Amino acid sequence: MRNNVFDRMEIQIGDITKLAVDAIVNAANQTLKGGGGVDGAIHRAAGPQLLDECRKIGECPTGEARITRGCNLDAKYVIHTVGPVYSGKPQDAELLAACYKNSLRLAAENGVRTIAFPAISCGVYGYPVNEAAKVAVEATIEFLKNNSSIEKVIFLLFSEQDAAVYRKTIESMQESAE
Ligand code: AR6
Repeated sequence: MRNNVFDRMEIQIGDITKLAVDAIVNAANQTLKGGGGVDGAIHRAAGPQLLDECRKIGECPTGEARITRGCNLDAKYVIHTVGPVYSGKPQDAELLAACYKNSLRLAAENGVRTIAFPAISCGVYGYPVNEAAKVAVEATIEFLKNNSSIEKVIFLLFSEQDAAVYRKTIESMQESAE
C-alpha cells in the first residue's frame, strides 16, 4: 500500500552510480565542484557535463540541495546535497535531516518517483552511521507521510555493516509505529 511509508523504503548494498532510478543523491561539498568518496564516484560515472552543470549552479550551503541532470548515469537526475561535518552538537542532526527533506522536496517537485540516498556525511565528514541512520530514516518517514508521489526511497549503503545498522533502525521504528 502506497500510504504505508515503511513499504516505500528499501535498503540496498552497492555502488550508487549503477542504479537505474529517477534520481540519485550526491553527498557533495559546498563548492559543488566534486571531491572524493561518493561525490568523486558520481562525477566520474556521470562525465564532465555534470561538473559543467554544477558550475552553473555555484555553491550550495550545508543542509540544502540542488538538482542537475544525470548526464551519463542511468539515473535521470542527480540531487546534490551538502551534509554537515560531524561535530557532536545537536545542530548536526538538524542539518542532516534538512539534507534528506530538501532532497526529497526537490525530487518531488521534479516528478521523481524513485530515489536513492547514500549515507550522507558518514564518510569523510565523520558522522557515526548509527546516529545518521536514525536521522535519515526519521526525516524520510516524516516526508513520505505528507507525500504520495515518491514511490520508493532506497538507502544505498556501501557495506553490509552499514546496511545492518539501517535495517535495525527501520525495524525498531516500525515496531514503535505499530
Ligand atoms: N556508492 C554508495 N556509497 C558510497 C560510494 C558509492 N559509489 N562511495 C562511497 N560511498 P563520503 P561525506 C559511501 O565520504 O561523508 C567528498 O569528498 C561511503 O562509504 O563520500 O558526506 C565530498 O566532496 C560513506 O558511507 O561523503 C565532500 O567533500 C558515504 O558514501 C565530502 O566527501 C558517504 O561518504 C563529503 O563527505
